This record gives sequence, C-alpha cells and structure tokens, in this order.
Amino acid sequence: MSEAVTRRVAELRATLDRLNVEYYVLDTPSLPDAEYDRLFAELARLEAEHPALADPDSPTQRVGASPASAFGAVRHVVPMLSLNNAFDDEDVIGFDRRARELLRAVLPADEPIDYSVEMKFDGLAISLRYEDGRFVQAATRGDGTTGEDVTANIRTIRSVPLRLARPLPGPLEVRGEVLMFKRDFERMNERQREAGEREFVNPRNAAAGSLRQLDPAMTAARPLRFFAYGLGQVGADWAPQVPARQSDLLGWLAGLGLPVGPRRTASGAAALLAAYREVLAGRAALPYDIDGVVYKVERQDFQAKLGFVARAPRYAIAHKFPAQEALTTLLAIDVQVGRTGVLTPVARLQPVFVGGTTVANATLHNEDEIRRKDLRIGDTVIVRRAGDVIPEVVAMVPDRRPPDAPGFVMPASCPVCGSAVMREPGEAASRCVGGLFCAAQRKQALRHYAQRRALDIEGLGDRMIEQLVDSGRVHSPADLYGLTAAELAALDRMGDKSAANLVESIERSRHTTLARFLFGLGIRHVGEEVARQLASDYGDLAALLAEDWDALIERKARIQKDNTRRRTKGEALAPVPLEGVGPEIVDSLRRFLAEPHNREVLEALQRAGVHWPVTERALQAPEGRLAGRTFVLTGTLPTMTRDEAAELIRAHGGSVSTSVSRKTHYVVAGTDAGSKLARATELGVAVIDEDGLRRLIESDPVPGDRGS
Ligand code: D41
Repeated sequence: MSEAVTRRVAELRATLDRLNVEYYVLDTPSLPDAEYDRLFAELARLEAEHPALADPDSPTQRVGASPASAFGAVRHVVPMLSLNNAFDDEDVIGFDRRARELLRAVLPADEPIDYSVEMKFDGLAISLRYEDGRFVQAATRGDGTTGEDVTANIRTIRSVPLRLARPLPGPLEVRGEVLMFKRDFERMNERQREAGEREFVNPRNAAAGSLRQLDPAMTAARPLRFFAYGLGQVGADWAPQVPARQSDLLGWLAGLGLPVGPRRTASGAAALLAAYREVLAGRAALPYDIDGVVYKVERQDFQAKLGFVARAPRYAIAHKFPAQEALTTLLAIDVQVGRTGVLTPVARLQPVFVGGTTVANATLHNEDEIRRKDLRIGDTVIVRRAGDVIPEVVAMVPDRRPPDAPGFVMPASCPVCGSAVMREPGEAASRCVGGLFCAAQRKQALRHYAQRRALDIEGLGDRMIEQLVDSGRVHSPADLYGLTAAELAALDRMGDKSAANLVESIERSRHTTLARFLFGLGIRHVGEEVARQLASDYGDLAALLAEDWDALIERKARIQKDNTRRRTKGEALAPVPLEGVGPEIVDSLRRFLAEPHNREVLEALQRAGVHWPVTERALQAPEGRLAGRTFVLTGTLPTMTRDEAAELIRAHGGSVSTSVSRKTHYVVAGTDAGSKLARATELGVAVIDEDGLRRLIESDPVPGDRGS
C-alpha cells in the first residue's frame, strides 16, 4: 500500500473528526453538507479498498460525535435510526427492487409496493417524549442511541404542543425535525446584522445554533418550528390503536395536535420518481428548505419484515435533491459598470455545479458586502443557488484561506472609462462619474433606449451594441439614426437581411410618443410612470427644457400648502404640477438637463427625426371615451397583455394606476386576479373584464359604471 494512501486516510479522518465537532458540538459548520458527504465517501472507499487501514475510531465507524457536555444526556429507548440516501433514479429503483425481493413471500408478484412520500426537512432530528399526554422531555438525535436533553429549549417552540389533544396514558415518543422557515430566517439575520452580530449561513445552521442556546430565553427569541414524521416508544396499552400505515400515522399525529408536513402516497418506483420531480419543481415555493423527499413503505407489517441494516431501515430511503450549496474558489473580483454608473463587484468563480446548473459568476452587490463577508481572492467560498434565485456567495471557509490572499478594493477610477469613482455618504453604491462618456454606461444607455417599453428597436441586441460602441461608431442613441444597412452588414454575425431589418426598426422608432422617448433617455429615477406624467403635464419636450426647476419646486410647495388650506375649508383643490413627482426626481431631471452633453444628444435626436406626433396630452384629451377614468389592471386577460390593455386605455384618454383606491373607477380583472380584485370588492369599485373594457370604449353601458 502506498504511503500516499495512508497519508490521505489520516488526513481525511482528521478533517472529518474536526468537521464532526464543528457540526455536532459547536454548531459552526465550515463546509456544506455535500462536501462533508464527499470526504466521507472518499474515506469509506479507501478503507474498503485497503482493509489493513481499518480503525475502530475512524469517523466512518460511528454516527455523529459525542454530545456537547453542556446538556444532559438522554438515552433513546427506541434508537433513532438514520436514513440511507438515494442520489439518482437508479438508487430509487434499486431500493424498490430490494424491498420487493424481501417481501416476495407476502407481496403478489405483479403488485407494486405502496409508499408514503414526505418532505425531507432540512433541520435537526428531535425526539419528543409525552407521558399521559403531557410533554416531558425532548432530546436531540446525537449518535442515535444517546442524545442531548434540550427540553427547556424545545418547550419554547410554539408549534410543539405541551399537551396532546388526547391524554394517551403512558409514554409516547414523537420523532420529527426542528427547523426555521425561510422568511423567519431572513428576518432573524436582518436583526443579527443590525445588532452587529454574526449572521447565520442558512436556516439549518440557524435552527441548530438556536436549539443549542444554553439560555432557553435565547431560544425562545428564535423562530423555530417542529414537524413530526414518526414514532419512538409507545405505551403498551394503546399501541394497537396506532395506525398500521405510515400516511395514516401522520394523520393520527396531526389529530393529536402535532404539526406534520405535506405528504402523498405513491405505488411503485415510477410513481416515486414522478412524485420526486413534482416536489422538486415546487420546492422554491415552500416556506422552508427541504433537501429531498423521503419514501417509506406504507404498511407497518411490511416495514417490520424489511427491518434494518446498520442503524438504517430498509423500508425507507431519502432521495436527495441536487445540493444547493457547493465549495469553489474565488478566482477574482471584477467590477461591472451599470447604466447609472453603479460599480458592481462580481465574483469570478471556478465553475461549479450547484442547484442543478454550473455557476461561474455571482454578484457581490457592493464594497460593504465584501467586507462583511471578509472575501479575498483565492478564498474557498460556499456558493449557493436555490431554485431560480441568482447564485450567491454565502461565506468563505476561514481555514482554507491561502497565505497573502489579496483583499478587494473598489477602484478609485472607473475600469471602463477612467473617470473618477465616487461614493456618496450613506450610500452603499460606488458610481462612475463619467456618465455617457463611459463606454459601459453608453452600452447600457443604448440597451435601455432600444428596449421594447422605450423606443422599441427590434434587433438591436447586446452583441450589436457591443460592437457599435467598441468600434466608436455609436456614442449616443442619436448615432443609431445614421447607421446604414451596408455598414451593419459588415459587422460580425450580421447578414444582409438582418441588417436591413435593423435599419428598418431604427427608422420605425423615429415615430414614437413623448413618454416612451423620455423613459428611453434613462434619466435616473424617471421610470415609465414618471415619464408618462412628464409627457402629459408638459405636452412637449420644448416646454420641459424651458422649465425653471427651482421655480417649479416653489410653485408646487405653494399650491400644496394652499390646497391644505382649501381642504380644511372644503373648497375645490387646485391641480398640483407634477403631482407625485418628488424632489429627488426633480433634482435628477434638473441635473440631466443641465448637462450640456445631454442637451446635445437631445438636439441630435430631434435632428435625426425622432418625433412624437401624438403627445400624451392629446391622448388624454377629454374627448377620449375613457377620459377622467382611472383603471387598475389585474390578472391574465384573455386576448391581450396588461401592457397592451394599458396602452388601449391611455389611447382613449383614461389613466392606469397600479393600486386600487376609492379613486379607482374600474378594476379590469382577468383570470388569477388576486389581492387587487379583493381590494376592489372591499371598496365597492366596479370590476369589469376585458370584454367590459372594450364595450366601455365602444360606449355600450357597462353595469356598475359610477361615472367620473
Ligand atoms: O424530514 C426528515 N428529515 C425526515 C427524517 C423524515 N421526513 N422522515 C424520517 N424518517 C425516519 C425514519 C424512517 C427512520 C423514522 C427522518 C428520519 N428517520 C431521520 N432523520 C434524521 C435521521 C433519521
């Protein structure tokens, strides 16, 4: 046997021993479970291949570590078993096949086995002991035979009943899982952050840490939950009452007042796999983390027949989901520049398979975030990708830090254009002050200008923008209008046909609305709604350019103050200019328009022929059929998108709002309408469907119209 193998085995044992202590005793795991599993499997394989290296003290020879001494020891009368894992379809098919073989004598050959399918909660296994229906003790699983007494802490969990719904005589041990809901975890971490305390990496660790608080008052402050999944010791008197099927047992536990998770039944391996895929698809929507599903043979008599191997039942198996956390190396931290000049640090990672995809990048948000996580280049980091959530660097692994790992400093000048980088006091974001001088911001600005909701230039994709800006051909949106089909066709991946199409859609974009145009300029804080209001209040760009913003702010304040007086006297209120457009937006507009460069772009765009023949003011002319009416759209409409419906309403002089109030005239509801519909009903606002909207435009009377 090679010396390398001996050394590797020793190294793995030392690492796993240390991880066991971190995990079971200190609750400060430094590695994701999947990584632990990988090391464990490697050691088990080496030991199997080299029997001479066997050692009764090897981490493979025991389950868990000795309990932390701070809590008293509790012996489990009925041992707490562990679950074998299945990682793929083959494992599940094999599990079902072995069970069928062992049950051959009692199961007709062509009959599938019935299983209960449960969530595999990602929490901590706990045993609750009731005597005569009263909660008397709780213990952790520990090594399966001896756990720790956590009675005082479990008592603080509100979902654990202190009395069962029926006072069953004698003992009843309920096995289940303690965990923390995702939203409770987020909220708790927010509090930890505000208090300057250590944040938890995930809900599981937070639950473990909370359960091991020596002061139960501390545990009480932590939002823990409990779900029951099985039984330990049961009183001999009424043991026959216990349902003989696992799914019925869960219902029976629920009847005693114990929380149980969602469950279903499935017959045969194919049905198990179908259930697995359904649960996996719905996993992100659950309020708690699950790391797989558990299949259990339904019939208790079959379970007894199947028995155990080495502390794990042969009647149950955990089918694990792909890990949502993995270890990888932080190769570099790059800085990206966004449309408004915000510099965002991005982690470049050694590509790693996590949460079902390969992850190579993750946003690090801002400088403070990197400092808080103490990330350095070369660090081993835990990467998490849960559901459709964007990948995230959760934490670094301290004892894997290479010596002299360089930290991150936000560059003082923009990596794209070299302009100064500024960070306003009280803001987390650092910004490049280069504005449209900065190529990165120019690219983003063009992307924003061309998007569907702005100038709607079809075919102007990222790659195109990239080439146009990098070649120096396009500096501002105005330059788009000088592009010819011939020069576009000369670009990478551009055929004659698509070049001609792009020129045509650029042409078409000349004819737009003032609101789309203003939105397309990408002025900070000027989103679609604000752009629409500016367009309808000013009617044209010239009026907007001529505005004296200081005077406007004063005028606004004066009218608002006067309106307060009028309101108390019950007089009619005067219209407030740019109502709902706050000082921050006005300030941003003023700055944008004061910039000579921006003025030049506006002029160039108008010279290029960009115009808005129909202004929003004209659209809202009182002669429109919907003039003076406010609409709120909700749900899925049968023939148009909500955006299209909004356009239609505005084209007929109506206005569209996002929230329902007493001022709302109509709620246009489609299928799956939610809270807005409920709110409309509550306030007595008329609810119509798409057809009703069309009739309103065609002026058929609509039932429930309250007029304006
Ligand atoms: O949700 C779970 N983590 C879970 C764990 C579950 N739903 N069922 C489980 N069933 C068992 C048996 C079949 C042995 C009663 C379990 C566990 N055991 C378990 N949890 C930790 C170790 C074993």
